[in-house]
Amino acid sequence: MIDPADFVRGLTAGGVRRVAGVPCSYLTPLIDTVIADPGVDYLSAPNEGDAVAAAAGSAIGGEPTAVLMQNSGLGNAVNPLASLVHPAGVGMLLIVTLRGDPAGNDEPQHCLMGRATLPLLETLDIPARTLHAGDTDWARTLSSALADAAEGRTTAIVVRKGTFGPAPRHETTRGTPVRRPGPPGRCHRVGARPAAPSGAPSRQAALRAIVDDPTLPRAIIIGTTGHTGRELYAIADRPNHLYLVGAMGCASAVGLGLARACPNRRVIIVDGDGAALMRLGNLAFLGAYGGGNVVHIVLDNGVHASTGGQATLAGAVSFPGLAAACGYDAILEGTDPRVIRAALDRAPGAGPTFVHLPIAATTGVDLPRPTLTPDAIVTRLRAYVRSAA
Ligand SMILES: Cc1ncc(C[n+]2csc(CCOP(=O)(O)OP(=O)(O)O)c2C)c(N)n1
Repeated sequence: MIDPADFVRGLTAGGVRRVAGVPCSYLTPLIDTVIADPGVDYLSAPNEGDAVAAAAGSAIGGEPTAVLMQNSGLGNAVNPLASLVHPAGVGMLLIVTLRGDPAGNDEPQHCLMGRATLPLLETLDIPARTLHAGDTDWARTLSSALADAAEGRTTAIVVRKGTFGPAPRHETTRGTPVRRPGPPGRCHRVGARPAAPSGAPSRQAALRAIVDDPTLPRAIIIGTTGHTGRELYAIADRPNHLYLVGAMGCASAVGLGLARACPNRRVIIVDGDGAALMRLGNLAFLGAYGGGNVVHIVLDNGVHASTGGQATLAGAVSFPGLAAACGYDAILEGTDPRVIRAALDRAPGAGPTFVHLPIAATTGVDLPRPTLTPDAIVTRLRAYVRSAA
């Protein structure tokens, strides 16, 4: 069996200081050792796809990152792996367990995924190496997987039952996010109560309030999947922009990873209501781990405008209420883009700022798609992040 402390030393020797994940019992000794290690920043993700998205943000920010997950959770991660990590050439190490190992017996709910895990990774173009209890060559397996990840090729280590030996009983609550003191999520309304979408500003006006803000020279701006990213690109194409073309709902988790990797930069996440609802757990993820350098803006038109205007569930939801319940540091809601300026003008607090802005439900607009490929956009953003500007 592999000593989990040795394995974590191998990870950190390979430069990995950031780990995100969701536990699996096969990984308990490893995950507990990671959590207990003060040299490693562990994020407890709401699901494995969001762990992958946060790891993508860290990796884009220049920090080698690993994701720990059960193979059941590979299903939750397929979309960000296929439509963000792969096309953008983002490298990370996935440590995936093999519940339902075809060579053994397991619970019925794991059997199909056990058979599917290695073929699924192959289909996703993710090279996989396996580890088992008697592995004496694990250090070489780990370093070659980390070398792949460093070259921008996401790679997996598939872990069979009993691979890791026991770990001392660690204090696994270290780093547990706690609700911030004070009234949860102070909410400031700028202007009157949000109007019906017909009286609301356009998405373009909202995006212009961000792009034209003179106080954001060092900010990274992330536009969510669909028309938001495309309209951001149409307004201005800059090296500090990241247009999410896939991974719907993951803009916030990507922004979280970037913001933690780049604490000296502001990260402005521009979400849609449909995208935010698709991965609602990310509100808890950001509320718990987001710093004062994060501004999360939901442009709420109540519809999936990008796909023709089908209603989302937003009409039945209070986004400010959700953000308050999830522990954002400040919540601003308004009827016009001044609310965005108010959020950007705000001195950074201890945690992220949330902005809810109802916008007009305009559909049928012909917006350009970025002509740069996802990997070119990410390469450009990486260079921007490294630059002193
Ligand atoms: C996982 C996934 N499901 C569906 C889609 C198709 N899709 C692209 S954009 C979009 C709508 C996004 O809605 P919202 O976040 O409200 O933004 P809006 O289009 O209104 O600007 C949908 C459904 C997708 N890209 N990925």
